[in-house]
Amino acid sequence: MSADAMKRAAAAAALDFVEPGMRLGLGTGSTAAWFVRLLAEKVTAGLDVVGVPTSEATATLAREVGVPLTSLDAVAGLDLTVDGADEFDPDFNLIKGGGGALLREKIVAADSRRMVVITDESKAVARLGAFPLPIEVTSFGAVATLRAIAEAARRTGHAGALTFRAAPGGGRFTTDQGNAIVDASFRQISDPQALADALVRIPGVVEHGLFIGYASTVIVAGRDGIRRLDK
Ligand code: ABF
Repeated sequence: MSADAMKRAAAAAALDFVEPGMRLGLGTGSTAAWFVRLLAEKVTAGLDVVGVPTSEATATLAREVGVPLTSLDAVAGLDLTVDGADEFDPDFNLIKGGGGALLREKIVAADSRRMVVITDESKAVARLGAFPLPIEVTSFGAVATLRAIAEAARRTGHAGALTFRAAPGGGRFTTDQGNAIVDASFRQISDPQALADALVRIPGVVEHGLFIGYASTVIVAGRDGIRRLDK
């Protein structure tokens, strides 16, 4: 199976969690995009669901393929969010935000009764941190915030290069909210909760890509097929 075929297979397995009438959080990234496309086929066949997209990219795709959308404020909570991840550990802690949508992804996941994460075997790690941790920061004072992140990391036993994410066309990458992203290459995150607690106390940090306690199911596509891990 190619990498893309594995992503498609993980997304297809997540359809088992979808029931008629559900309000769905729609993730971002190439695996989540497969879920949106496959969901659209079900919608065309008559499935009645509505989605809340976690990024402008996902909103655009959902409109193109015909998944009906609403806003988070228009519904009283979501039944299920299906989203990808950059890494997951044995406790279902996640690193997300490689696609730059971590803020909306976390708001949507937090307002969902259940989060199903769709991944492939390359995302499984014993300990988070090989993938640089994305941290969304306000553009105002971004350099001061980066210094504060370095200090918070040091206090919690983490160290590594902190860099502003670059936009493909040059300059700093900008999120859907107009913020910047600091990518923190800690290599190993020994204490995700302590690091998360320290990061949220920094005024210029809008959100970080550590998702602790959100996922209840992880679907892992591998060359030998699909594994479903439940908490
Ligand atoms: C989103 O997309 C992100 O939180 C994560 O960064 C990324 C995973 O992308 P892909 O599915 O393309 O590997 O879920």
